[in-house]
Amino acid sequence: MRIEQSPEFQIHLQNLRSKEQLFLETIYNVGNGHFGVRDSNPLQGNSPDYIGSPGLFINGFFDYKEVSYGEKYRGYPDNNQVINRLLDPRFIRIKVGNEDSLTDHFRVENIDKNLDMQTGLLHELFSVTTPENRNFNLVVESFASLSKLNVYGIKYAIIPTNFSEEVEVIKMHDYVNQSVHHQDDDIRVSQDLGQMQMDFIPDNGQPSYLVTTFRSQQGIIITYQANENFAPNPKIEYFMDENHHYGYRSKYFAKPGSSKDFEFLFAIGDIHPLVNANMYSDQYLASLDNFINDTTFKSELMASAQVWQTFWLHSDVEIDGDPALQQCVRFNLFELNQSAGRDEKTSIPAKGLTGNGYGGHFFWDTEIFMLPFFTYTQPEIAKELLMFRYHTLQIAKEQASDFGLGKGAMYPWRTINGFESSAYWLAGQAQFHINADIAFAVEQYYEITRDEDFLRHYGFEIILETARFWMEYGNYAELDGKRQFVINRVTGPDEYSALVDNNYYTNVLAQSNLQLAAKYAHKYKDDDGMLSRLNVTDEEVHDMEEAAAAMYLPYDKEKNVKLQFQNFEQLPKMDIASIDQSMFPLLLNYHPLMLYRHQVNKQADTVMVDFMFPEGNTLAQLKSDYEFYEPITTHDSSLSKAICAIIAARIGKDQQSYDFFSQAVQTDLMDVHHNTKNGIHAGSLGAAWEGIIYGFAGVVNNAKSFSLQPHLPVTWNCLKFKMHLYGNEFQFIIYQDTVEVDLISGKGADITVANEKKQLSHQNPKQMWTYK
Ligand code: IFM
Repeated sequence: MRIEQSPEFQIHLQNLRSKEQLFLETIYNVGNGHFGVRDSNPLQGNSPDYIGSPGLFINGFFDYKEVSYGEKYRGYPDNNQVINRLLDPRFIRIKVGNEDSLTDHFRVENIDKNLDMQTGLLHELFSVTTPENRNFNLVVESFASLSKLNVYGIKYAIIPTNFSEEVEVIKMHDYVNQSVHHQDDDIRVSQDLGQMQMDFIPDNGQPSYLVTTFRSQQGIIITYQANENFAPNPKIEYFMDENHHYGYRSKYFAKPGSSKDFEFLFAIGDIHPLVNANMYSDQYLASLDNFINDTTFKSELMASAQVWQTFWLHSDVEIDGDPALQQCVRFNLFELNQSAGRDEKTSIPAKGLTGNGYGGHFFWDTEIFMLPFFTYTQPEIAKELLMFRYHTLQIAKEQASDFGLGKGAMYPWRTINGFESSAYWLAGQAQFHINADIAFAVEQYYEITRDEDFLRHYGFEIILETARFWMEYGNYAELDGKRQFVINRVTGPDEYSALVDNNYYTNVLAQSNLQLAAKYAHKYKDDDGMLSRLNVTDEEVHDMEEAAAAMYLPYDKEKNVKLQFQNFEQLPKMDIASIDQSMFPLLLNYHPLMLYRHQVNKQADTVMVDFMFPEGNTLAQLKSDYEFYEPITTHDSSLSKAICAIIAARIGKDQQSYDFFSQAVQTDLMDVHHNTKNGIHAGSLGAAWEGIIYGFAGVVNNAKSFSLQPHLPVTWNCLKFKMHLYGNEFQFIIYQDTVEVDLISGKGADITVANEKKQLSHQNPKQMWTYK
């Protein structure tokens, strides 16, 4: 297949700084939100001497692993959820003469790899040498379909260079817990494995498996077909081996320079409760077959490539003048799109679907760092991600009640299925801000899309129940001579502080959460059915308004700084400049309490507020917050630098902003944190998009207006992107002195650039501003 390839959309092996096998496995993953496949050495994916972590990750497919505590108190989660690592669908066994890749050590060298982000096609060339020096080239092409989310395609071509002999190709996946030979003592990497069982579903003419989990009781069906029509000679036959395992095989006589292709389409099923998976396996299998019957690798690839093209049409960010960062930006957007669940039952794991780091859990990373990209450019996906939170709202309510609260919802800090999965509650479950983060994201989605149906049926309920949580968890106290609403004993976003009183970020977010609940309760005041279904009373709404108005926000009047939490100023500063580089990230080298008792930040915390609620702040305030917090921030979390880049841009620290942004945007492709091998940093990829939009373009969007105040890096000639806004789609082109906005679809809206408001409409679909 010939695909027009433009260079800035290619991730080519030659251009990568690291060639480490595990890093390449992550970077060259392919996925589509339903599943992700790490890149691997296709001949040794399951062999004991393979140094790697290959495998297939299915979004939402997990098992429980019992957590063992030294002292287990009431309410601690019994189980950790861990994403399952399944068989490596890239795996293939090749026999040449008397040598067999399964038992003999074939040396496999990466000669060339190219990920074409325009089409989602991964093209690889390996040079394979057997112990007896037979050599052949192996070309592997693969993709995860975006047009049929259950489909994965892989194609192999074998080209001998120095032998004429019989070759046998065997495609069989008779293992379930993909071997991982890579050990890591990084606590962020999950060492836990679920327990799965794989059963072959016999006699349906193609290898099909039922994979079930022991403790979470989930089941999934995977099947695959060889395209026989595509390569009638050599014939590919379906067979059963002596262990009653099913697969495909083909034998033929190979000559130097000749090339034989073998293509396979996998159908990777949806997750079912184990009982159903057992009972209806035939039915599920038949519907999966439909995805891969009567079709070819090529036609599925073309259909998927078309979806990628639509994605780029609406979601691309073009930077003229910075080709290196342009490529990183594209990689980030590509990975975000590959990672997002689209079925309302899943979200985006912190590592995407590229590894089992953080157990495959969903965090606030989705709502605060990744969702804005989707809300502005693919609102339908944003809605599906928010619906995951709606569908788990009942669990969150039960959690609040089990915890001992009378009302409200307590969303889990980290989860796959809606239940709390943090075994270290101090830096986990106590991050109650997740509740307000979700409410914030619901509001942002509604503000941008004006999706009344979503707000009425789902969004309001999320906002209401999370607001109720704050009313239950917080309380009134006399502070500075006033009755104020306080929220004590919480952990804010910064994980180098824990269980503090009145975390500024948490209190501002909770305040907004309460205000939104009250605002929408007023909006629906004539909808008796809805308010009575949700038991909303005037008194409750009044109480929420009162608490929001009385929210305590700790502030240091002498320094003019928002205080990260009450009494933060009493902690000694940690002199991070004097710490040896080898000690970072500090979390791997210090006792947590040593960090908690100091002024030291892992990541942006208070400055998050300045980014999320910029209105009402003077420039001087942003400056003093930034100048106070940035020097005590280690940026050990990959979520940090892009946020600092935004504030730095707003306060005119242009070079620092650019430097932070470039480090943030290169997080994975340049392996800035030296742990991309464990999976991508999905939140960081989204944060980098935020860096461009909120930092360099200077977008501020609130209920009142949508405005831009660009701060374009001096080396950039122009920045171009599209955004959905109130049912419209706009294209923004920002030059060094001017801004051009085009109305692409919709009726139009007002846009403000550098304080000058202009209307875009059918009559005036294009407007220009000079902003310097
Ligand atoms: O959610 C983040 C947190 O803010 C920092 N530690 C890692 C988590 C997952 O990315």
